[in-house]
Amino acid sequence: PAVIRREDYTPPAWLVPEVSLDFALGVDGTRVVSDLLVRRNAPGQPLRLSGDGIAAREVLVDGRPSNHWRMEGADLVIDLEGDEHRVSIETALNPAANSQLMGLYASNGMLCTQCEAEGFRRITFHPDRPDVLSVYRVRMAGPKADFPILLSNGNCVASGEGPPNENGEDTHWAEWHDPWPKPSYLFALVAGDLVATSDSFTTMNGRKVDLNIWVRPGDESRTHHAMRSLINSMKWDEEAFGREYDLDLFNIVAVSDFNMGAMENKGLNVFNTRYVLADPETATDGDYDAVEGVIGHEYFHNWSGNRITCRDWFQLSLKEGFTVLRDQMFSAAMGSEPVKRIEDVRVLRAAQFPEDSGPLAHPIRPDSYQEISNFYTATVYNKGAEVIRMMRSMANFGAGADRFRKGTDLYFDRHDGEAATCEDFVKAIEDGAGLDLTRFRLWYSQAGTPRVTARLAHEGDVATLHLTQEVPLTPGQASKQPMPIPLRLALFDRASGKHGGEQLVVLDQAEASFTFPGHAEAPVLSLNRGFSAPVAIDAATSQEDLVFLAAHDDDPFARYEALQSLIVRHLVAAAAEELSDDERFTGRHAIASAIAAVLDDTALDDLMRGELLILPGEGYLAEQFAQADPTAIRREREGLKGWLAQALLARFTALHDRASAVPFSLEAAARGARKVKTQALVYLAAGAPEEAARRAAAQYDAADNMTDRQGALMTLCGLDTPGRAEKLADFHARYAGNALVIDKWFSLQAGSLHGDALAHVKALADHPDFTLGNPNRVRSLYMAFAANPAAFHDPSGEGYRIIADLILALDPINAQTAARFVPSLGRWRRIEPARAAMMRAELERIAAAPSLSRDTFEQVTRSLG
Ligand code: HT7
Ligand code: ZN
Repeated sequence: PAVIRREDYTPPAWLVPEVSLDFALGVDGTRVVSDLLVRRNAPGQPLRLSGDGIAAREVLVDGRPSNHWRMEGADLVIDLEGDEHRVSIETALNPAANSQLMGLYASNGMLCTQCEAEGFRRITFHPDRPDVLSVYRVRMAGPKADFPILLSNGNCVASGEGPPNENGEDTHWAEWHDPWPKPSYLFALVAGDLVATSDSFTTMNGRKVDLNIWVRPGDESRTHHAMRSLINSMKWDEEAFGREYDLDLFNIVAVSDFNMGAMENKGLNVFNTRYVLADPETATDGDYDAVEGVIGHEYFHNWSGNRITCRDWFQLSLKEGFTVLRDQMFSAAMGSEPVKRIEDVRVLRAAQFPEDSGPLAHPIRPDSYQEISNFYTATVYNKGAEVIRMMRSMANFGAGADRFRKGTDLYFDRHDGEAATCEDFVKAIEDGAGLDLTRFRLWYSQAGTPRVTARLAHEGDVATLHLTQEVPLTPGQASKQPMPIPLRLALFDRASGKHGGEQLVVLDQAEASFTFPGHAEAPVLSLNRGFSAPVAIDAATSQEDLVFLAAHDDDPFARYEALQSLIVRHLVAAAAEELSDDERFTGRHAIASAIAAVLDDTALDDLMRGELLILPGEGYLAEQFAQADPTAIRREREGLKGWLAQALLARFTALHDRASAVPFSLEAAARGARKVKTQALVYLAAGAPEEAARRAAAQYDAADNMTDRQGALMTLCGLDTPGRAEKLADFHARYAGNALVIDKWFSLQAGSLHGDALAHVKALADHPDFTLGNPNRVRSLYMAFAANPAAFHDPSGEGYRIIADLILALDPINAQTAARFVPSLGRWRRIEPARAAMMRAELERIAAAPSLSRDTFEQVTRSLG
């Protein structure tokens, strides 16, 4: 397949100011007529329209059949003489046969579209690139009984009854008009049997916007949290970024077959049901947060993505990184800011750090790709958000005003209506916020997580901080330059437990030293507070100082970090078998006293307490090794957890008792109670399994909400106890027919700590509820399995075989979803040699398969390379 390079960008040869689409809808057969007004933008070039798996039934130019067109590969090329023409093309589609879920497809009898990034070309021939912006008019007609609701972007401008069709069915039609020019990837159409929950929002300038959330009949009662989140998003974007919604109507549709989380189509967002439907009986607190975050994210795209879109797909982080930052800020404002920050860093470390240190590493603005779908990554999204967050910290630190906001205001003003670049964004922040970001731009072009070392020296009354940085080499980037790294820090006085104010230092060279007078005694360094830079820090902080920070740091993230470092350091040494018995004992005791302090600290709220109690994940621990041994990591992590549970048994049972007495509500205190309740069970399961099994079974039976029920079932899933099978059967029967909850049933088993998890996954693949046809179901079983190191890395290599078989079976059905499983095998270089060889062999087996999709081919070859 061809490699597309960022440096090869050229402006479009033809613009398309107007698009008119006419759909004759049917689940097994839909006819599309596309009418384009095309205007020449560069001399001498034919009109080149991209297609993918479609054929033109008829091509008209200026109303007359044309024979000046030809197919070049999948593209339709038309020779045109003049500077402006009307081109009309008819295509025929079979949505029911579209299992890739890109373009127009059927989901439970309903028709819907997914066009980002290159799905529009599966509907009709088009210059399907984000820098061609058009005003769309869409007409659709179809049988009323199959498609009572007909939706597209913008406003519905006309509708009516049609004549009976060839099957004698009553038909109807609707016409939609979207006044805002948009690229083809933001086009959407939905037709089906849907019901709406409706509300309205009045914007800051007094315009009333009608809001609808469309779901399948029966699901209406589960949309209220999504609606509340939407209204909160609209209000928050006005207050935090001055952004007002710009249509009179905002529709959201929930679909159960969807490749990603949601899609920000102009005025018609399409969502995976998972990020819309929530009620206490079927959704956990985590699910509630995810709905709020994704609803916000898609809504915020209306400005950061739709009003200002991307010039080309290399600029994806322009809209995704910025929008992730915006959704993170929104969720922080709606809930607990420190807890949200810790969660976001945990996600970054679990998903993005491994990307940055593996064969698929790429900068947040990639330089080349074969299949753009492979670049919707944690790097583009989450690291992209961190990079913009750093600009925000540098702009706002110590400034009385929100200087970052001046930068974003300028960006929105300057580029409204344009297809922009990451460079445009940086320049606007530079100009608006008054920063010099010359060297900072390296964050856009260099991949890899920088490693910072910090050493604090003390002489007289001066503390000196020596910092170094190294940006690791990554595939295709053989040399790296130092980047500006903004580090928030504080120096604590040991005696008082206080510091004299937070400071910001920017490390912009390979090494630098910073002096801090006024410290009669050597202070304790608290560095990268709030995770001000997405880097790995080696500060060689003593165990004593980590314990000090874990108890005293007034920055909640830094406190969490100190505790995590204490545990990571211990577990890494233990898994590497570097600890004497004595060292193991003192290490565990230090951790136990820090955890006891967290359990006893009455000033902490339970949401934060629950966060602090989460041990570093196995994936993050594996990242600390050049070649990890997943068995040793699991053994040591579970061993520590069990030891802590026994050492602090009375505290954990008391915590579980206290939290169990808190009645259900969606308020923070009750959510916190549920969080620590599950954490208590997690510890008890490792150190007092019978006690945990008894408590979990009772919690399961008493549960009046999914958070408690899922937490209890998760605990039981990891144990050898009769309650395990009993409650799993109960859960399956209780929620039969509720796809999202049955997904949980699969995930809990595939991700469990049970020693037979691998065997369970094999059996579940044959369960009648399992299907490769639904991405949520596939992910619920196999993503949970691939993220369960002890099962996936079974020494037999069977886990690797299972994932490779899955990729091969899924690739022809849904290539995008199949390709997303490749990175788990692609980590082979970072795993101990015996397993690494088996992982590599499975990648080679996939690579040798005939007719792999471009998606899977690219990921497999990069992983082997
Ligand atoms: N912008 C949306 C991306 C998306 C997508 C990309 C490829 C294939 C299917 C997809 N569905 C949605 C999601 C977002 O970031 O908001
Ligand atoms: Zn997005």
